[in-house]
Amino acid sequence: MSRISTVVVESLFDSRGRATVEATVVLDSRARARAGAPSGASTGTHEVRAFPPGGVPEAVATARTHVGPALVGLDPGDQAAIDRTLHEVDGTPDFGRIGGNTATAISVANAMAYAEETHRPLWQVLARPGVDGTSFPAIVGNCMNGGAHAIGGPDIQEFIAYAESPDPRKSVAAAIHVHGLIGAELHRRLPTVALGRGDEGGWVAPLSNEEALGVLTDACARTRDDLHVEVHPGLDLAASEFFRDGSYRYKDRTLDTEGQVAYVGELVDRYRLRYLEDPLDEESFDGFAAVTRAVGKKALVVGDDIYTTDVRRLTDGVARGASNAVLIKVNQVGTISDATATVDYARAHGLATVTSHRSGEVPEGWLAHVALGTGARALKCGVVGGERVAKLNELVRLRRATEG
Ligand code: 2PG
Ligand code: MG
Repeated sequence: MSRISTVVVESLFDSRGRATVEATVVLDSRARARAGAPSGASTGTHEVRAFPPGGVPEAVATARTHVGPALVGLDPGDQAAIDRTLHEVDGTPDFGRIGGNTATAISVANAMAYAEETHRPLWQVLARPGVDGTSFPAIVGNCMNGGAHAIGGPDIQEFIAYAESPDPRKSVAAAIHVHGLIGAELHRRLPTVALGRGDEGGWVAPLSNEEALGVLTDACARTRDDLHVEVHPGLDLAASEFFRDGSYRYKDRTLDTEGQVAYVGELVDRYRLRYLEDPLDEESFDGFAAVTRAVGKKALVVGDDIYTTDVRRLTDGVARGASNAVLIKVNQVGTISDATATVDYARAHGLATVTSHRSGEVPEGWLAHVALGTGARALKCGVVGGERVAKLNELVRLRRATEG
């Protein structure tokens, strides 16, 4: 059986031009793989630390002196042992010494090297019990940006096209179509304004939340007519970003938790939202539960910052009925094993999982394999820009491969 012979971690850049890390894992059979780790901007308080205090240079140095040597000789097929070793070498509760991005890059690169070694696609190596790779995720496509991802836009972080089809070629095309229609409508409405794009490729325009929702809703309706794909509006409010001193502070209103629950419920009804991420602050389990009770039959209520892909926080959320879905970002917890523990818990308790990109991404496609292998209800991703399309194209390739 083949063993790990080398692990190297090096610095490179993400889609925002910020430094991150990539890992190369080489097996003694010569199978090898490389994976980069993304970074967030609206990070949850309970995420692991992406990098040690000295940033990427310290992450690279610590990987060379401590992490790589600890992994040499291990069985790449024993992902749990690899990931356990990453925790042991780190020795902190939040990957504060080696960095969660180092852990993520190594954990993913190991799974990829093992897939290479065993002549299987990555999704099969990651596959959860009962997942056979024939059921493809919907697309949660980020089409308009505000909040922490865009200067000068609405307060809400992401205006989303939720596109559902058994064939990702159709759902991807639909989400891209919505993005294109929104761009055309914004140019028509604001002919003298220089429009921008946010970190994930969504449009940025000086609109209110409601105006942006109106544009999104119309674009989804037209796309349903044009392409005959079920595509409906959704939001990631990233509400922690504008929650201060007990209030949700929008440009045009300030709401307490009860007011926020009511406001979000109105938005779901008025715009027929099918997808609702982080409608409340990351500590507001009760607020989440109130929203889920009110709209959980009509929309996926998805926890991102509230859970940070951590099974312990999800356990609390399930006990309190906080949501009917959980966002999965590997680098929020640092390893494949930690992320799949959260997926397994969610699946066992009837929650949907949504596999997600980060706002600062690397131009790689491994995320599509995580989505397919973990039986995700949806893949969340921007719909334009090389680092986003890399993931969507990989999902399309995986679909094509099922046709033989
Ligand atoms: C989010 C993500 C991705 P970030 O809030 O869901 O869209 O943003 O990577 O900045 O946390
Ligand atoms: Mg989010």
